[in-house]
Amino acid sequence: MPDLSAVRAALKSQRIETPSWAYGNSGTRFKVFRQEGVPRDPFEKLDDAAQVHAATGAAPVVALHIPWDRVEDYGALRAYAEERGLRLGAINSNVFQDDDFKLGSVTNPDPVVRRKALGHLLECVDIMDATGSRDLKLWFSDGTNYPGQDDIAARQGRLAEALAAVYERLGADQRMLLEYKLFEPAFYATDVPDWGTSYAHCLKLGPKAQVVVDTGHHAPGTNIEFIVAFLLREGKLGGFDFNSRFYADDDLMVGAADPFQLFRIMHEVVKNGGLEPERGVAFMLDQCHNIEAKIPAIIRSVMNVQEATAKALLVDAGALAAAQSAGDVLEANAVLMDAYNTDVRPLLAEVRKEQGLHPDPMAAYRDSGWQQQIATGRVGGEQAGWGA
Ligand code: LRH
Ligand code: MN
Ligand code: MN
Repeated sequence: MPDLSAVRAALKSQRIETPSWAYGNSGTRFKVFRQEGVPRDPFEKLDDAAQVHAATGAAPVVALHIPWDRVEDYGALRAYAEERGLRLGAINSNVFQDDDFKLGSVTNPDPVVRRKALGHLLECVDIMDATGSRDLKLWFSDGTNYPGQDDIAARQGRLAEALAAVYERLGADQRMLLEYKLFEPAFYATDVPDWGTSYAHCLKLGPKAQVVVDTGHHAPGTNIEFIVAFLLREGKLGGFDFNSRFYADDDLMVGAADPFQLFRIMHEVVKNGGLEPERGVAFMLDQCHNIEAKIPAIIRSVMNVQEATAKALLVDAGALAAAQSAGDVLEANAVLMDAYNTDVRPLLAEVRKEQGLHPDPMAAYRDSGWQQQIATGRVGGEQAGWGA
């Protein structure tokens, strides 16, 4: 049986990074629904993130997206975060919203556009220096819509060149996380479509380049936990962009569409040492809350990750290994399902109480009065950055 005090300790030490953009107004390309009290600038996003952290005790890190979170003084933003018990997390680059990037950013056939894209990525590393961020998260919308549109292999060469220049610029304690995505906005060939492409580039670059797995970026039916197990074994899993999907890149609350998949992913994380802080796996959310209230949706998402983690920690590793080596298919599966079917909510409530937190983070937020305060105090909230 798993050691319950170790399970509690592991749950207390897990940190979940929330995305600044999830606090802003968002929608689909059809409509952005505006909500009352939404933050008007990156500072107010941090105020909301502090509420998520106050309710959960597990979300002290906030990822930024540049230029959505562009400010004059990143040192001041960092100080503002630290005053609230937060720190600034991954800097997400954005080379997908400028007209110049219509045919690609770092893979664009035009060297002038490539230089502009690289300039942005290098500026993001400057920002990391100021914010104290460890990770640069790179996602490229680059790709082609039509067969023959551009040279697929040449685009890989241009990508490799840009990545190498960014890698060179990283400080000793900084990393770059290369995110892949099967399709969208490119509909024929995306330049970083899958984990294999990302892994191959990261392997060539060196230890500071790691793969990030956005759970919404795969073809339906993809075995994401296999990818996680493989990357952890190779020391190349930099982190997650957690969200859930029913169809494509839906960016819904993690654990909402398929809690069993989230458990299977967390089982591989736990089993392969990915929860140990020195492995550096970043547990980030990448979500949009289009119709639901944002702060409680983020709290719910943190709780969903915690529940999947708790279940994964409860897997009886000894019994599982014994069943596996005996070739006992049904018993091995039963060991896993026993953990999945455990109601871990009472355990998590106890763990929270031991930390001086409210046992129910949703109730803690509801009772805080913050939602009423922002609804009346903030007018004209900002859009998350896309989906207009
Ligand atoms: C791309 C993506 C990537 C972006 C974010 C806003 O679909 O997942 O991580 O930075 O969405
Ligand atoms: Mn993502
Ligand atoms: Mn995405």
